[in-house]
Amino acid sequence: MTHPTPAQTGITPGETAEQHAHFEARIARGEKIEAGDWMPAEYRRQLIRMISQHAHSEVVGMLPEGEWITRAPSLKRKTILMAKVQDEAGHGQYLYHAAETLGATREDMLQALLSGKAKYSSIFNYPTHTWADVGMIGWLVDGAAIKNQTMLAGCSYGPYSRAMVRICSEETFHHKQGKEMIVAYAQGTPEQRAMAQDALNRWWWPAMMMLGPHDADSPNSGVLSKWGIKLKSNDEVRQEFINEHVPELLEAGLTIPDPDLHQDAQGNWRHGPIHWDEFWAVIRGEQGLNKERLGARQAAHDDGAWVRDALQAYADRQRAVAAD
Ligand code: BYC
Repeated sequence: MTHPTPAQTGITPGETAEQHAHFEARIARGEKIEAGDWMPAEYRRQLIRMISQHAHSEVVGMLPEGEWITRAPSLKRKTILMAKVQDEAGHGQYLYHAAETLGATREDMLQALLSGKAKYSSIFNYPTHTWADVGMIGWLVDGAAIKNQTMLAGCSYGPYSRAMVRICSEETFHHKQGKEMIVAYAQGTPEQRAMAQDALNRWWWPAMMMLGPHDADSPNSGVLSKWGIKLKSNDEVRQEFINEHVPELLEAGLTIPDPDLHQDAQGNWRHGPIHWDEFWAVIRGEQGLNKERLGARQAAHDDGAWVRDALQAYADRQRAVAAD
């Protein structure tokens, strides 16, 4: 006979039903769970998994846009892009700190990323071919991320929820600058219009996929919903994303690359089938730029070794001075 695993039940051997009942009552009352509070081991494991993967996504997400800083078409666009890429680094910092409050170490998290053990968002394994991709990432990728992260800002774990509030306000600026850029190109010269449409053709489906598999294929959603980490399902967030973005893209004069897209009687935009084979192949690194992205992160990690060594030496000296 096989016994259900902690990932399925949420209950780890050694934990009692009373502890779980007390914990779940706190969540039901809308209380935030803080770092020092008792929490089920599976709650902690799920949060470390999700928050560290989110942090990795922010840091790897700097790469596709960062490539365009030297090629931005104007000073205004360059300064906006530099600010955006720096913001993503900051988001990575807040999120690594949030995961550290749960006992994860920075070294272990980075090792998991660099070894390929930890995931990061599938969306950042797609290449940026033209300048319009920078705008489309802002409009669609940040747009999808905001839908997901506004939901997570209400999650039950205090440090993650508070990091999300701050990140969402910065992402809102990212989203607006992307939309402003693409709307301008969609109304610009024939070349600009073609560039904007080509970017939409390539980013639409990856943006839809980044919100995660359909609910029926989402193994983590059960416990995440039960414990107030996910307040909406993957498909609900995807629906919100489509309902907001489809009318805006159409109004900009662009064509969405989905022949099955239509509005139902309730006013929801319904999409055609998503190619999940592509999604999983991209996550496994069989398709897209996974090797290049991890190679770039490894090089940055190696180049930064002297900074970590210098900080460690300084901290050791401060400790020695304090001990004297
Ligand atoms: N990519 O059970 P499920 C940004 C994995 S960055 C890769 O539904 P869950 C930005 C999932 O991890 C925004 N893997 O998972 C930055 C799981 O595998 P494991 C990034 C994915 O956690 C720079 C398996 O599939 N946002 O905005 O319940 C520049 C089954 O899925 C993906 C976040 O990270 C994916 N797209 O739900 C510009 C938000 N989707 O771990 C912009 C935080 C699923 O069991 N994360 N998988 O081996 C979340 O909200 C949730 O983790 C997800 C997935 C909704 C993404």
